Amino acid sequence: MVAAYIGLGSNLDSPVDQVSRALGELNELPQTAMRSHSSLYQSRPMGGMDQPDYINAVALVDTGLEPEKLLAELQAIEKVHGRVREERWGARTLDLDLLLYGSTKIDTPDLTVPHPGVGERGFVLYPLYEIAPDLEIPDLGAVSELVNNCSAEKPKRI
Ligand code: A4P
Ligand code: MG
Repeated sequence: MVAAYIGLGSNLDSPVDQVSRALGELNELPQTAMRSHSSLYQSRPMGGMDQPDYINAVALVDTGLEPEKLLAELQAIEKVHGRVREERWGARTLDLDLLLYGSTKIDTPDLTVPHPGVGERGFVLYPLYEIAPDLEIPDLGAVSELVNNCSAEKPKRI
């Protein structure tokens, strides 16, 4: 089993419900068990986009799924939530990002792990720090340092 961290985000169609339901769905994935998850956090859309606020959370799962298979399962959950892929950074009912997969580094056309935004996004770092204050991210270092040095908006814990 591998410890994988998954970032959840939503800013459409009752975002709190979307994220709460998705947390339950992660626990139902094959060969996968939820170990812990953060509180829900609220923040403005990154990059000053004219969109509703986001609700974000981070989950820690133990999984026997290979990373590509885990990504496919995450995309299937997004689909159930009615996500339609439109513009990049567009508003969405549910976005699931594979943030970390153990200490494995992956760089293929379909999958980059650690997720490229993990080191600087406030809506990822604060919830990650809440559930894994001692975590080290490959190439980036300690989450505690990253969160201390984070210049992005601090999301509001709700
Ligand atoms: N992909 C590659 N690596 C990964 C990975 N580690 N996890 C590929 C998930 N997917 C990965 O994703 C596009 C492709 O990325 C997938 O087909 C997969 O093969 P997507 O989810 O369709 O595209 P996207 O989410 O629109 O783009 P992107 O760059 O993933 O957006 P982000 O980075 O997820 O940002 N503001 C706040 N406050 N909170 C947010 O959660 N989220 C976004 C979206 C923008 N602003 C936000 C928030
Ligand atoms: Mg995404």
